[in-house]
Amino acid sequence: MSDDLRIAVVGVGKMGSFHVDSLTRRVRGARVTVVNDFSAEQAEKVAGPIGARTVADPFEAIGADDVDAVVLASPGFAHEKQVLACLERGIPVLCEKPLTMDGPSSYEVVKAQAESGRDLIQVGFMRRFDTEYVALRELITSGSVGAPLMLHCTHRNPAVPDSFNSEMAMADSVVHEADCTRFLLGEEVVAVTVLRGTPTSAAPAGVSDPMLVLFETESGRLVTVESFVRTQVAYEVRTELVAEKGSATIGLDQNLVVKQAGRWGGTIAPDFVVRFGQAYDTQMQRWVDAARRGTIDGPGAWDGYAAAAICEAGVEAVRTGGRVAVKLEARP
Ligand code: ISE
Repeated sequence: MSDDLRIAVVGVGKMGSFHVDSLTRRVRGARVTVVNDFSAEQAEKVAGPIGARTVADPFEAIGADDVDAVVLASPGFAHEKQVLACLERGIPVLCEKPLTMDGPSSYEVVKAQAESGRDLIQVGFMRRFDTEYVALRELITSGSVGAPLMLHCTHRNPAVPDSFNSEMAMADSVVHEADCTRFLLGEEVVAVTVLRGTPTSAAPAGVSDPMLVLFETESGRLVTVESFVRTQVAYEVRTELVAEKGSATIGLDQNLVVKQAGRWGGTIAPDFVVRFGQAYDTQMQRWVDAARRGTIDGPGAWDGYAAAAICEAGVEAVRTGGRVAVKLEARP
């Protein structure tokens, strides 16, 4: 359709390819016109079947005449300059986490956006669009289980490359629990403590996996996170809320339970794209609808900054083994 939002997707690895598929086959009102990847071959492979063109330079993609909005699924270290280029051009951007690699650079992005006077940056914390997380948040805000006291989060991946060390587990995986804590409890995290337990024999030497992470919030609520990224089982993400008058759990994989040949059972999602497929698609549809109006509809630059600051404290806690305070700058 001629009035479709024309999108450049920068970075088409696992996540970017999923977004291209989502935009092409499931999301209404948008089409991918330009694809960029550091591998020209990968860009061609993704762009060819949908009739998009490829460009070798991400900034050419962001500045192209046939582009109204940008999806950034490039490596995290490339985000800062790319997000700022979108801001400079005045077009909406959906940026995969992390917003940038550390708190101070994310805060620069927050300030730049505030100076521009427009909300153009959305960060891909897709769990905020997952029906179970939304239901849990509604339960909390309805007040029916009383005041929330604690969250217990489980974050398990079946396997990761050997290069995925304890710091990466914090920045790449636990970051989602940081955002969910802020989303569910509606307040900031003020301190992070990390306990490094006996590692699985599947972890390379020196890598702590699993780890137990503790977040403390402004009002003193406690959030425990089990981070275990080499379970050799499947993708398991659960959250239990403990409140004054009740508790609630999401992520129990209670979908199809089959009884057959004297056994019963269901399936566990193999990875995050399967577990959160609905959330990614809903996030994309909401972002496209908002981008067509020149804005965003979801977690913004401040949320990206807060998560980056929490993870920065978390990485320090991983290294020092102590309790590290999260220092947030003033919100512009
Ligand atoms: C991955 O990068 C993601 O973002 C997933 O949502 C997360 O659950 C996984 O642990 C990360 O490795």
